[in-house]
Amino acid sequence: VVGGEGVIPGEFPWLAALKRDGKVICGATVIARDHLITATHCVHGIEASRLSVLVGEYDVNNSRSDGYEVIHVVQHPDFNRYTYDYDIAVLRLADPLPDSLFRPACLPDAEDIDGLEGEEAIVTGWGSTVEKGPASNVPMKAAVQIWAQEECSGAGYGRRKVTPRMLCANAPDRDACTGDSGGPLLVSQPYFTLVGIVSWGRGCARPGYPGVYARVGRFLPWLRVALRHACTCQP
Ligand code: 4AZ
Repeated sequence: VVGGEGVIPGEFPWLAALKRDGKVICGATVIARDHLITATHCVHGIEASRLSVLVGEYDVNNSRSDGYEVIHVVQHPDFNRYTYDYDIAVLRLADPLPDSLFRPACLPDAEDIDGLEGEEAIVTGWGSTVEKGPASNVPMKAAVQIWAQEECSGAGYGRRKVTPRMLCANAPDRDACTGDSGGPLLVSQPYFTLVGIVSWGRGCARPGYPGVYARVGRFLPWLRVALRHACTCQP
């Protein structure tokens, strides 16, 4: 996160870091005790056995746990690796997280498919704090504004399409950056609600190039199926 400030430990109890082969590569969001949401581009073509998540951690270089084992990954079947359209995935954990470790973020209501323009949202993650800079040891947060969809599809991205499955958000000198991918963009009212997943952008905090996020409200029917299929049904 560029232009942000340090998260207070415990402030975002759904915030998770995704590890591949033991190394933090992306962010993720806890939405249930055994399910997280991340970006498909973070997990594309990677076996679940190589993935784990840190939850309830602050300094990822001095973490209390090695990470919780991911047992199954549901990538969105329409994910496009050239355009990053449909950049959402569900992770299922081998074991449910201890209740004391987390609180889940809410998902949007069915009415919140589009819109959100002008709303303030918060992006968090362990990504770079300056473009091309190193990842952060501790999570950072920044308040950004969600753009009107027409403005964004007409922004500097030009030929690179901003689809209805995406939303744009930034503020002067504030943006998501490399390593924040897969992590949450949340609106805080009336509850902390996951409205976006960090997906892509040109550089970080460049004027005219907002951060682009997967628009979670567009995936509610798919999420219901992905979560049910991923669930271990109780007898
Ligand atoms: C990345 O490479 C990345 N400024 C994520 C977000 C943004 C740019 C790059 C948005 O993971």
